[in-house]
Amino acid sequence: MNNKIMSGKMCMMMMMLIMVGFLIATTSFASSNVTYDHRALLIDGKRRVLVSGSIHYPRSTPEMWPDLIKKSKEGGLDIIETYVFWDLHEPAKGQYDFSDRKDLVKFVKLIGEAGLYVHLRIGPYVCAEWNYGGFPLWLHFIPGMQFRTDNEPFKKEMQKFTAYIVDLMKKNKLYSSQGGPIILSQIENEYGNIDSHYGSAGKSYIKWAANMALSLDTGVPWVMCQQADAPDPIINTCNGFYCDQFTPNSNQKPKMWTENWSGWFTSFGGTIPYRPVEDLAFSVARFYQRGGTMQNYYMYHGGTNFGHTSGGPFITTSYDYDAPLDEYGDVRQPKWGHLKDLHKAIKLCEAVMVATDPTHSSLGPNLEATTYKTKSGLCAAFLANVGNQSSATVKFKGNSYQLPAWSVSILPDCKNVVLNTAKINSMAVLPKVIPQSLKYNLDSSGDIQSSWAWFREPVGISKTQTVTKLGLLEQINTTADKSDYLWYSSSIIIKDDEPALQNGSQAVLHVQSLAEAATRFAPTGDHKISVDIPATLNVGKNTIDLLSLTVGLANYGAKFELIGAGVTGPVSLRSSNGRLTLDLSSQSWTYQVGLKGEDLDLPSGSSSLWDSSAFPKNQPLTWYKTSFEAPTGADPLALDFTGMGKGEAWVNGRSIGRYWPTLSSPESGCKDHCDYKGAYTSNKCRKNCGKPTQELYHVPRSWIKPSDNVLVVFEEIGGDPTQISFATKQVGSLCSHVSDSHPPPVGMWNTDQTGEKKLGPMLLLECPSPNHVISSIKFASFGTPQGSCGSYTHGKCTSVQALPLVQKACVGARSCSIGVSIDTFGDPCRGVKKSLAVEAICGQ
Ligand SMILES: *[C@@H]1O[C@H](CO)[C@@H](O)[C@H](O)[C@H]1NC(C)=O
Ligand SMILES: *[C@@H]1O[C@H](CO)[C@@H](O)[C@H](O)[C@H]1NC(C)=O
Ligand SMILES: *[C@@H]1O[C@H](CO)[C@@H](O)[C@H](O)[C@H]1NC(C)=O
Ligand SMILES: *[C@@H]1O[C@H](CO)[C@@H](O)[C@H](O)[C@H]1NC(C)=O
Ligand SMILES: CC(=O)N[C@H]1CO[C@H](CO)[C@@H](O)[C@@H]1O
Repeated sequence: MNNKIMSGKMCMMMMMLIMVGFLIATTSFASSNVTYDHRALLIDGKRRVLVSGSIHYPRSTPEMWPDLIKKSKEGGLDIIETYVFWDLHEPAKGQYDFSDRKDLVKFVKLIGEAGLYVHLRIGPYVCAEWNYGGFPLWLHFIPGMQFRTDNEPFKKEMQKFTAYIVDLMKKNKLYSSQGGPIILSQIENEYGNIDSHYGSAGKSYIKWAANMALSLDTGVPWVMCQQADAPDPIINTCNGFYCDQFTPNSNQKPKMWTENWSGWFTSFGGTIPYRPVEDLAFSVARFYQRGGTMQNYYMYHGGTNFGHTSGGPFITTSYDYDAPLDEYGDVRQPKWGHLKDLHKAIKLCEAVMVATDPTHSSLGPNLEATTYKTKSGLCAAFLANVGNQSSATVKFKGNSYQLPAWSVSILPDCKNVVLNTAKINSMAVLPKVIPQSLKYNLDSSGDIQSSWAWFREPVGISKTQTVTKLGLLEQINTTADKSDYLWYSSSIIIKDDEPALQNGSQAVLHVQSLAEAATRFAPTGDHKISVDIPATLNVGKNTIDLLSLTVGLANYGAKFELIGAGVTGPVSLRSSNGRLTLDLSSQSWTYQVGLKGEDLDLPSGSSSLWDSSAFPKNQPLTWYKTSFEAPTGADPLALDFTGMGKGEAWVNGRSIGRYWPTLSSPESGCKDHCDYKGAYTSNKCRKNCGKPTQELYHVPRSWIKPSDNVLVVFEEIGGDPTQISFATKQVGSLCSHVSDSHPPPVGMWNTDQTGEKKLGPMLLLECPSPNHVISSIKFASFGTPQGSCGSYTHGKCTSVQALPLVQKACVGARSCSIGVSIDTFGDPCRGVKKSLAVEAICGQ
């Protein structure tokens, strides 16, 4: 590693960070007493200001966990928060599974070993855009069952599972009171959003849930989020895009934020939401300014909905969430870096924040100063401009400060600004997606055609195990979600002497279903959809086969277990000449749960029934199989399903999820530039208009071997498997744009003992991989450069020295830092506010 530019000051700072980490790591081995008061959580009697982030263990692989945890710690998290997924752990009543991605104990232990805490949100209702909100399907079939209310069968199972998880944690000594990392637990989840639908039974249910949880005696506090009436001593916490105005339901409880949505989830057929980091940082800084002491990013790493875990309906396989760590586990810059700087700035205020209550004062319209000040002379301040239009200059304790609109400045000594949420010091990284064709393990003929085998899924009933009933059955009741697919099959006899029809008459089959159903579906806000299918009627027996499929079961809303899925009816047939109309809804129907290919275990690739003759393209209901070599390198890997329609794919027998690249997002609703100023909502910042919602599907590296990997695809509507390709993700450009009014990078200003001669603004670049150095500078301009990463342009004012100086400082080094001032570059335009923009490339 060539690191010639790193200054002595920076080294000192890094050493300090390592020491802090070490201290936390050692304390986590001894048992700690976690309590709370009105200001904060207390760990061994000491109030703490804590930063937390959500990572859901089954949305990545155990091989990815250590790196995700390491990057969380480097990003400044103290706590990792996860839900517990009941459906994974108890797939059949009384049978438990904690293997592989379900290894909760291992996940919690790894977090503890890294020196971080855990918030275990047991739920066991989790929402989470997860299939059925995390409930196992068998729950639905218990007689008298009603979810999430004062219902004996439900309470019995909820208590049994919650106790099972608490016991498992206790057996492994994972609670803080036992020396483990778990400092908080959650019971229920956002019930306050929907409790009005349950009347008084909802109220008594929450009391019961609170008492049940407390009786489990974990030794650490419990929280309920979005539950204004959470009974004492359970802490009610806030979820939302902003929680600065939240107050808990007792002046004995601390102000805590359990879900701060770092972005938003994506649905098939929708555009892709994102949240500008300036706004996210603003919301977090405001929360700590207004007395908050623990907040959690939902999500810090979103990950992937493998298999059938996505909820919905129609939640995409990617659960990227625009989180600080992207779907593949890479840092998303500048989001990750800016939040890391923010966490450092907040931690510089921790000592005084926990010692006292905040005092707020107005500095003018939309301008608020908050001071934390102790008698012993400690002082920290937050200055906020909550206006969404213009920046302001404020006077505070005799000094004057410039506050951009919708921003907070943090002053750990009530004097020097170490960070303003709208001024990003962190570099941005443009990812580069590199297409790679699928490398087949070709047989001797070397022919792509012969490298694919296929199997035609029969239309209609093909299994011996079927159910025949009068009338249309609800799908979830019928399949128990054992498969996405349900065949509805029936027939009508047209008699020879039917006066209304001739042999070969045209007709229309009208099918009414719930939104999740039917092969010609389109997600709409409306739950009911209907389709009209042209049909030809022949004299004699006419068979009607309908394939209904689910794309993730509902996970949210009051009584979501009653929503249902499938063909609800009416199903009717009308001849084109209008002389015959038949309602088929209540006649006899035969049902087949699942596909023949699923029964034959085709996803494993091992069946002997594969056909290796020339395969058909663009045919519905077709299985395909090939074997391939792993793309070289260790970069994150995805399959690009462009060319395919809709279906599911398995790599070496493991489902990488449902794919649906043919469904595009609406043409409108996206903006080139999303202004971070002003209140964020999930629809405010959208991208990817008019393009397929999801083309790339994550394949964890640990799931593949160097060669002889098996890819199996089930295509529902028709596609060409030879078009399937790989994509790897690499670092494209590093960019940074820092103005001469930016505060210096956090932690650098106070390295000077006198506290007076502080450093100025600085631009920092670093190649993410330790094996890389900055190989070239694509752009550098000091003056008034414009544009964004990848498309910077020189302004009217620009220093000719910028490029050679930046090249000299950076090329050949993994990281570099450059002072953003006329001292470095000379002054190309007196009296004008200047900035430095750089785009750099990393290489070997
Ligand atoms: C835990 O701390 C609280 C107050 O901070 C104290 O009242 C309690 O006795 C402590 N419990 C243990 C087991 O040390
Ligand atoms: C009806 O038409 C079909 C298809 O053209 C044909 O196969 C069948 O034999 C015809 N049946 C009668 C009774 O004419
Ligand atoms: C499933 O079946 C039960 C019992 O027949 C019925 O009460 C319930 O409404 C059905 N569920 C749905 C979603 O239709
Ligand atoms: C911007 O501020 C104005 C005035 O306070 C307010 O009415 C408006 O809703 C704000 N817009 C956003 C997007 O927050
Ligand atoms: C009320 C609400 O919209 N809650 C959502 C908050 O965000 C989480 C994570 O995306 C969802 O699970 C909740 O449904």
